[in-house]
Amino acid sequence: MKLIIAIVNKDDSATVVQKLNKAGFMCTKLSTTGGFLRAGNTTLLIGTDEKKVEDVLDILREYCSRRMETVNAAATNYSEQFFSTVPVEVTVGGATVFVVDVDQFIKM
Ligand code: 2BA
Repeated sequence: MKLIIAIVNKDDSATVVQKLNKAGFMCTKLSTTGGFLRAGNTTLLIGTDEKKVEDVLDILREYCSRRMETVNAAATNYSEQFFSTVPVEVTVGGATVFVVDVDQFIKM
């Protein structure tokens, strides 16, 4: 058995947990904080059979990979005194994943 520890962007966590559950994987979701940026992220604990690790990684790749998205950022035009938005490309998502051996898996 393996334990997959995945630190993901908190904005991706609801979707990826839903997809993992739908595919039959159990997971525990922890609210965590990155030690460097001190920003909130989500750590998922996923215990699974060794043969299914790649299936979990595929789901994580599909729903948590680093990608570019266009967002509308607020822009102020002070001379004409109105607010507008400008499309800006930002990097979102990303995951840090550890796959570790499990010595024992016990449910009491
Ligand atoms: P990432 O490397 O994508 O890491 C995202 C988050 O994943 C980290 O948040 C941390 O919560 C976790 N993480 C990454 N590598 C880890 C590891 N080896 N062990 C345990 N947890 C780990 P933050 O610590 O807030 O880091 C946010 C981003 O800042 C990192 O993105 C990286 O690009 C940068 N960073 C982190 N530590 C750095 C350092 N010492 N020097 C320069 N840049 C750093």
